Amino acid sequence: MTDIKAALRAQHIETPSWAYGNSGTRFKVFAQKGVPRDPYEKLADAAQVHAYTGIAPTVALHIPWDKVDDYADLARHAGELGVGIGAINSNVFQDDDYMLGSVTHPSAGVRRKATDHLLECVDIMDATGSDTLKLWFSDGINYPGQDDIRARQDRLAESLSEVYDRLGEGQRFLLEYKLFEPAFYATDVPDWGTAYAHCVKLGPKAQVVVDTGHHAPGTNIEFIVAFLLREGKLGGFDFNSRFYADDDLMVGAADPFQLFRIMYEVVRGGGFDPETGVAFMLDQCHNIEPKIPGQIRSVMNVQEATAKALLVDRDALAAAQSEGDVLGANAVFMDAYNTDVRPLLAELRTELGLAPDPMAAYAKSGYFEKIAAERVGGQQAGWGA
Ligand code: LRH
Ligand code: MN
Repeated sequence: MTDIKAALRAQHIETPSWAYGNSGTRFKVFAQKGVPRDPYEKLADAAQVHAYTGIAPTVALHIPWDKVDDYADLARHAGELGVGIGAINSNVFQDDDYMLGSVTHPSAGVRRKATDHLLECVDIMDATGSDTLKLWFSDGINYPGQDDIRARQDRLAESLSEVYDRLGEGQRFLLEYKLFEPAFYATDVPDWGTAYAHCVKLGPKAQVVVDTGHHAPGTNIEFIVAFLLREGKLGGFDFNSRFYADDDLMVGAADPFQLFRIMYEVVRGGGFDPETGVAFMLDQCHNIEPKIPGQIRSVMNVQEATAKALLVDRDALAAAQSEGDVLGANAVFMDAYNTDVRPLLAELRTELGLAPDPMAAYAKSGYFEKIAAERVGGQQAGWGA
């Protein structure tokens, strides 16, 4: 049990700054009381999640949603709050010029503008001490013939190569894929294979990020995780869950068993070994639920799935697998999944000097009432640039 606790103590989950702002769908973005008005307030809220879970010490930024005059000062502020700046997320999906694409756009001028934004994000990595750039492209086409699918890949490769060459010592970028939306016929980075192929061509500083909401229904995501880990190309996760499409719901809420299977492949593939450098990031939107408790619950869901994955009796599993004992092997797997790990995690938190129940402790803290009272006026943060 000590090793399991040691692994759980070392767990590091990164929360996304945009989860603390207002978010919604094309139908409505519901504003909530106490929502941050700037990146400084977002960091303060993220620090609450770390304070009550003990395992969420970094915050991913999204540019320009988290644009500030002095990024070094923002990083200093994060440090004072007991957190750090994690991945820098680029945004080439909200500018009118990107209607027909960004780095894949037919116009060289638009491609230049998009690539310059990606390079600016590397400057922000330098200023904040972040070592990870996360690249997601909404680029794609809506109708057959709209543009040349192969030419768009050439344009993408050209931009990625320029950004790759700009990366400094110890820096890397993670390329994110997504099956569809906002493009509805062909997306330029639609699946893990496309992302993997571009990253292999570029080199060791380019890895793939698996957003758990970006696959076709029925996709075996843990297979992709096992494969990418084996290749040393799993850079990280954008954790969330979904019932239908890219719903960005709380990770583990829609399918806790899938999350367990994914975390088992992480354990089995050495994904928790620090040198593997897998980033465990959340990428979610709390459209109707309170945001900080939503993040705390999400971190706990990953922690519970991880604890269960670490509980799999690997020797018994290997024995049953080598004997072709199908039901025996499955039973070993399900025993771990069906284990209630909440007492173990409550004990671990107590040992870490934390309250055994983070949700109850946060609710009792009065922090929400404080920010709801203080954060009146100003422009609440959201997805609007
Ligand atoms: C795209 C995505 C990407 C982010 C955005 C907030 O769907 O998953 O990771 O840039 O959400
Ligand atoms: Mn994502």
